[in-house]
Amino acid sequence: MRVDLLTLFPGMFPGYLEQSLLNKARTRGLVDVRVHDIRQWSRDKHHKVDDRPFGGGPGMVLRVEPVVESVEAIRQQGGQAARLVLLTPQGRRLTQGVVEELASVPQLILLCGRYEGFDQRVIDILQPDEISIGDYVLNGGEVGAMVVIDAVIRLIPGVLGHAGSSREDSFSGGNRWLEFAQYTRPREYRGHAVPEILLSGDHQAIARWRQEQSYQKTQQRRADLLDPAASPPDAAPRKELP
Ligand code: 6GU
Repeated sequence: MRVDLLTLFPGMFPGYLEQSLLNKARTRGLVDVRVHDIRQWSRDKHHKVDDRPFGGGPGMVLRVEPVVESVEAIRQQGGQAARLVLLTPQGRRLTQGVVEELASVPQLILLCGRYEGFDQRVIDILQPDEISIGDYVLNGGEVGAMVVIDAVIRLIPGVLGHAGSSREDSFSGGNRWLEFAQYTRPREYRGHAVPEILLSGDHQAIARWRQEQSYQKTQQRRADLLDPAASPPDAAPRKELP
């Protein structure tokens, strides 16, 4: 998969791109991430890409020409059907379902906004998929773009070490339960012991216990994720909410 990032702050990305899972995926050729500075497409000798809003008001607006032309240039470089995503608090909310959709395309172009926003004609002309990462306001789309990349690349075959680990994630493939608690050595620390059952060697009982744990945690913390029509796991007694 190819990912093109369009931003006014390309310096925000190298640290993130060079770490851990993403770096491994890049060096193994599973993803090709390229960062582009929108200023490259400015016609202005000072590389200005923003201007004062018509009608007045505070802040600056990103101009239509450099943004539209940068996206067109990158689409041509990719030479395939690219999906254009605009990171904005006005977009549809990012969910695992949206992430799965984005992970299925050959090229993603992530357009990061700043200032008071884009000239509306950017949106009218390019018709991007507008995405928000949550109900709060960030200074720009860059962190949102990192969130999208982070969530998308773990769904690309071969990126995760253990083939099952993305399938078993709590928000994947219709599974909407929170994770069960995990433990490793030591068996006891400051009076906190590992639950006996995990040391029992009874794999069926362990699987049942984990299901119960997941279900109860979800019921207590995120009851909104549970499908009221679905039944709880056999062994899980229905626990009343506090
Ligand atoms: Cl993607 N961008 C900005 N600027 N603010 C946001 C956001 C994105 N998602 C939530 N708030």
